[in-house]
Formats: sequence, structure tokens, C-alpha cells
Amino acid sequence: MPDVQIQYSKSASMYQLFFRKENDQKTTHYCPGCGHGTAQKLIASVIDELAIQDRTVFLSPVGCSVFSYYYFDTGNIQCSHGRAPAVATGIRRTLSDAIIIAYQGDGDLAGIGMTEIVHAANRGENITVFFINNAIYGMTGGQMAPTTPIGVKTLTTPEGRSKSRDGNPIGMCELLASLQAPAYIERCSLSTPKQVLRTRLAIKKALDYQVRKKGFSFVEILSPCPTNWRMSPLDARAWIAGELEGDIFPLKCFRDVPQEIQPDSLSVIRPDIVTLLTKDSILKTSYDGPPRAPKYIKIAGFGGQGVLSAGELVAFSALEEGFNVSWLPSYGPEMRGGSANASVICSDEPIGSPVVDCPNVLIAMNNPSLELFENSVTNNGIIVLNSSLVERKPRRTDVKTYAIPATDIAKKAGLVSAANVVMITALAAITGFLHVSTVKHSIGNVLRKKLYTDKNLEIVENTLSYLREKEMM
Ligand SMILES: Cc1ncc(C[n+]2csc(CCOP(=O)(O)OP(=O)(O)O)c2C)c(N)n1
Ligand code: SF4
Repeated sequence: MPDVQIQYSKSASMYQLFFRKENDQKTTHYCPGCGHGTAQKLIASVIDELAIQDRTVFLSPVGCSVFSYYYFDTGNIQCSHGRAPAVATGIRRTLSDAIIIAYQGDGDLAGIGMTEIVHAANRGENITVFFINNAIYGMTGGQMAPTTPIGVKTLTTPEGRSKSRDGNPIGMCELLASLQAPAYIERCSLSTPKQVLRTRLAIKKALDYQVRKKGFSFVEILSPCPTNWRMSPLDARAWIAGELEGDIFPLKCFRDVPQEIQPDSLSVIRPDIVTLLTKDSILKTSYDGPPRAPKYIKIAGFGGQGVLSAGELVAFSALEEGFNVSWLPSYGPEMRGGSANASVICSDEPIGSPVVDCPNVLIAMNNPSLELFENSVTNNGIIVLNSSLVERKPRRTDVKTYAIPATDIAKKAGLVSAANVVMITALAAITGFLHVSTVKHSIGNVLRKKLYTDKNLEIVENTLSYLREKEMM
């Protein structure tokens, strides 16, 4: 027996430790025998081989592979359900050298994301899509997917998928191959070691095409989901070989026609759009005062408190004062009563991302908002809290706190929903970063019900009286 030493090591493109869980940093969250683990291992090893780790951006989908960003030591973006090809397109247009991997399940790609994938393929975007087809919605517990074969029992088809009721399984390779633009389309499988090796070859070819700017590449990987198929890992792989690979999803290369991508379609930042986004062109006014410190503002409360409109009020006012502005709303699934927050950035410089992770201004409209965001405020930041509803003081001692009884002031004037206007007026008056006169002017732009404009203006004056009385301005 020769002296063979087998050394097991992870690809350099995967993190050596996964920081998702404190008590287990070595294993992924995938079930035993899941194809995601195998597919991701193959992708990581090809990234290593092609030496593209530093310029790879891995797009995680919604689905069982939602946590891929804990595993890939590359650029990472977590996309909304089904939207990876659209996100990939955005990155392609701005970073011409990035290697972009959209990794998607069958629910993600062939269900909710069908439009995005078809159009990205039709445009021949120079991106790579790995389509993990396990013929079921894994993450949500085993509902029928667009690719579930006829007769297969799932949570939503307990008697088996029916052709007349549910339609036929969709062959994504066949569908995309009907378009002219794609460069490479292949269907592979993880059923046997031989097929796994073939899959690696396809992954390599797809990424190599992207590196060489040969156009849109798409690899479908038939992948086991033992948990939702209710099979052992071995039986699951045998089922792929016996059932899926046959007539339903034949393994083959559907397209191999490398394209000549025009350099200007790889990165088209349109100068006219960039100019449009700068303050001068929006406002046709110019701010020529001294540089102003940017404001990263988080306004948080419950749905119905006017949190998003408060953000708009700041955004409109800041625009009027010549700032570049972004406004990003975020709300829970409930229209009313759930949590809501708005991120607003006001800056003299162009704004790269509208996300506010570490606000230097927090406006907390209720208790949970203070709990949630207090620790994210930067040193020397500001917390303006609605003391009518927030019951405690901030624990932070390195930030300045202003307690304004916003709900009470608004209620007293007969319009409880205007607590948001109280808070923004206070923010402007206390910090001076916006003129109160501008806020007053913007109220008309933001409030759709003009009826309430006068009442809100009255509330602005009441707020100013309160601040003067308390010597806060
Ligand atoms: C907008 C939206 N709709 C629906 C869901 C619920 N959802 C989460 S994952 C998923 C399907 C996942 O299936 P698939 O893409 O096949 O990935 P898998 O989990 O099998 O890897 C669905 C429908 C959601 N999170 N967001
Ligand atoms: S449910 Fe299925 S797809 Fe999801 S991790 Fe488990 S085996 Fe994989």
C-alpha cells in the first residue's frame, strides 16, 4: 500500500469558520445529503481554480441557500426572492470586472423570479446563473415547485402533481435555449460521483465564459432534497438518476455559442443618469455654503405612526436645501401595527448606498425602536425620542438625547397622527441641519391630504413653543 496522505481542506473561497452560529462554526446549515452543500463546494473549488475569488460577487437567493454569504469568502449580496438576475445586471453595469454568480433555487428562479431570469438571459448579460433544481420548495417545508414532476406528492399536491390542475414541470434550460442571446446552457446532476464531476466541469465552463466575457451562462443542477422528498440521502440521489434525469430533465448541453460582448454593454454607467442624481440637476439650485456633515438618519416606530412620511419630510426638505438625498423605507408585512422604519441619508457628496446601518441620528417613535436601534447609533450621535411613548431613557452615555412628547403635542392639537411632524420639527430646530421654514414648506409636498396642512403647520408652531419653553433651541 503506497504511503498516501489524504489532506482534507476547504476551498480558499470558503470561510474556514462560519460565523452564523457561535457554538458551531464548522458545519453549514444544510440537511445531511442536501445538494446545496455539494454544489457550493464545487463552485468554491472552481473559483479557486480560476483565481477569481477577489472579484467574485456571490448572490444568495431566498430559499434554503439564503445563508450562502456565511460560507463564501467573496463579495456577497443577499437578493430578494427571485431577483438575483436583476441584481446581477445592476452589478454588471457598474463593475465591469466583477465575476457575478447568481445562485438560485427552482422556486426562486422558475417561480417568483421567472421574469428576471428570462429577461437577463434574453439580454445576454455576461453573468453566470447556477440553478439548483430540487423540484420542491425546500425552505418552506416542501410545497410544489414549477419543476415538480407530474404525480409527485408534495405538501400542496398531497395526491400528486396533476397536469390539468398544476401544469407540466417547466424545463428552464429548454425555455432559455429558445432565446438567441445566451452563450452557454447546460443541465447537470448530482446523482452520482460521475455526474458530480461533470457538474464541476459545467460550472468551470460557465465561469470561464464569464471571465472571458463570452456572455450569459446558465447551469441547471438537479439536486437532492432528502428532507422534503422524505428519502435517505442515498435514495434521493438514486431518485434523481431514475426519475428526474430521464425524459423530464434530460442531462445535456443545450447551448454552447460563445458571444462577443460589446465592451460598452458590460458597464454602462450613463453619465446623464449620474448627473441627474446629483443635487444640482435635480434642484437646479446650487448650494455653495461651507461643507456640511452628512446625516445618516434612522426613523423608527410602528406602522401608522407616519414613520415613512417622516422620512419623506426630511428627504424633501433636505433636497430643497441642496443635499443629495436617499430615502429607503422598510416595513413589516402588516400595513398597520407592525414595525416600520425609514433610512434617510443627506449628504453634500454623492450617495453610494441608501442603507443606514449606523445612524448618527435616531428618531425613536416607540419603545421597540429604541431597543432595536439604540446600539447602532454612532458615538456622539443624536437620539430624538418620543417621550410620550418611550418609557425609558437611552442607556448610551456617548450620545445626546432629546426627549420630545411628540404624541402628546400632536394629540393636544387634535391630530395625533402628526407626532411625526413634531419629531422632524424638533430635529430641524435642535440640530439646525434643516431650516424649520423648509420643513414647513415641505409639509405640503409630503402630505397627500392637503386638508391637514394647516393643522400640521399649527403643530410645527406648537413644537417650537415647547422647545423654547424647555430651552432646547
Ligand atoms: C416574496 C416572498 N414570497 C415567498 C416567500 C416564501 N419562500 C421562502 S423560500 C421559498 C421557496 C424556496 O424554494 P427554492 O427556490 O426551490 O429553494 P430551496 O429552498 O428548495 O433551496 C418561498 C416560496 C418569501 N420568503 N418571500
Ligand atoms: S430542506 Fe432540502 S434543500 Fe433545504 S437544506 Fe434540507 S435538504 Fe437541502
